[in-house]
Amino acid sequence: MNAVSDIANITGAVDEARLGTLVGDLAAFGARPDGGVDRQALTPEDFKSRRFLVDLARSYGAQAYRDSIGNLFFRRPGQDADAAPVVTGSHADSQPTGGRLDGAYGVCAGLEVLAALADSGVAHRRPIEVAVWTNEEGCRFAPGSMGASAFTEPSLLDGFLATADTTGRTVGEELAEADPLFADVPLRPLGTPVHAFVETHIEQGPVMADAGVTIGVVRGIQGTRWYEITVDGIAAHAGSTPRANRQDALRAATEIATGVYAAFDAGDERLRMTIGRLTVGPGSVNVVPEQVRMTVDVRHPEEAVLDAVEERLRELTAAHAGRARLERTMAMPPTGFDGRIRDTVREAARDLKLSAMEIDSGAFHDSLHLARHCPTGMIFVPSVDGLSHNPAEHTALSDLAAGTRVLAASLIRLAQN
Ligand code: HGY
Ligand code: MN
Ligand code: MN
Ligand code: MN
Repeated sequence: MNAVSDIANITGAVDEARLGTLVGDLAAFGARPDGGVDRQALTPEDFKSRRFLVDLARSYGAQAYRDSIGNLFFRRPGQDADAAPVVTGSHADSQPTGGRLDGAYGVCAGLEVLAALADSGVAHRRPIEVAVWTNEEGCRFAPGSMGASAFTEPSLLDGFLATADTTGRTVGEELAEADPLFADVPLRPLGTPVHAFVETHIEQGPVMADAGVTIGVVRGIQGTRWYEITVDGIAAHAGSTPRANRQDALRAATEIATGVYAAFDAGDERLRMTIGRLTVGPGSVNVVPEQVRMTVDVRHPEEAVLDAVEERLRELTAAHAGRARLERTMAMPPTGFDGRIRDTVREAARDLKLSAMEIDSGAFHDSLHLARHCPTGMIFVPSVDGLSHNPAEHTALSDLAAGTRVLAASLIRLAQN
């Protein structure tokens, strides 16, 4: 195997038009009229997209596998069948008002590498696999990155399967109902060995677009914590209940929310705090609110800052003791990526004469969990106007193809040794 010519062959076989077609075909599942996608985890649209991906991967000569949390793996055998695979991939589920690229690009880039391998016939020692991780977004079933998390920590599986969405439907029920759709896809255990994992993803922020750079060599991912704050009151008649007789849940929740924003404003430039969902019950125009539930998403690169913010959320909730309670529904620690993988990505971008920069990820990714399982790294491509988690999410096809070539070169290098 001549690594230099192999890399030239495989990167030359990456087909920009085929990649663009695949991104469009995947976006058709859960397509929104505004050009975005609504393909939330474990919905019929999500399962239909996974069936499409299984059939496509097989048409590229790959074998398909799945595991008990619904993760998919598309495997191109290597010369050494016993060697742990080099894996790429991302997630296919989306936000309700998602774009066509968040997660989906990493899946499409991996599949395009499989197609380029089939076209070029480049041999590689280790098997190469493309993973489609279940429920990365976490917006329907918290926590996020559920599939990658169960893969790297199988003891979490039962708790995840019992997790319900706001309608009471559980992950386990959805997977069981869809099971016949994948009866021809063999099951394999969680946590199988992985030699290295490289995820390709859009940046989802403005840094690379502002710098005019094509490739992001990702240093790591900041920490993320999710909370649910529930405030209870007493439903009462809006017209006949005097102010002094009210226990208005929304009034108390508004004081807590005001405290959340004050904590955000008091934090340093890197702190991110978001009240993404707030529901008021019973939600009738002439009933004093009985219950408010709000989510808080907190992000920062330093664990100590996340701890301090959590302490503040506890204080804000305690100020309404007996009526307000705080539950932490997810905690992802700040995570750094493997130096060797970062070097591999950086060298691949240099050899392809692509502009590159070191960057930290504001978004969490499945790679955050894989980093506990094996040497892991990420390749970013720029997001136009830094926009994501928005139907207008966009990246130039030439940048998507450039990221795919860097991925192809990185995977081949890692699969040769
Ligand atoms: O929320 C995140 O960071 C990821 O995009 N799901
Ligand atoms: Mn994503
Ligand atoms: Mn996302
Ligand atoms: Mn991700």
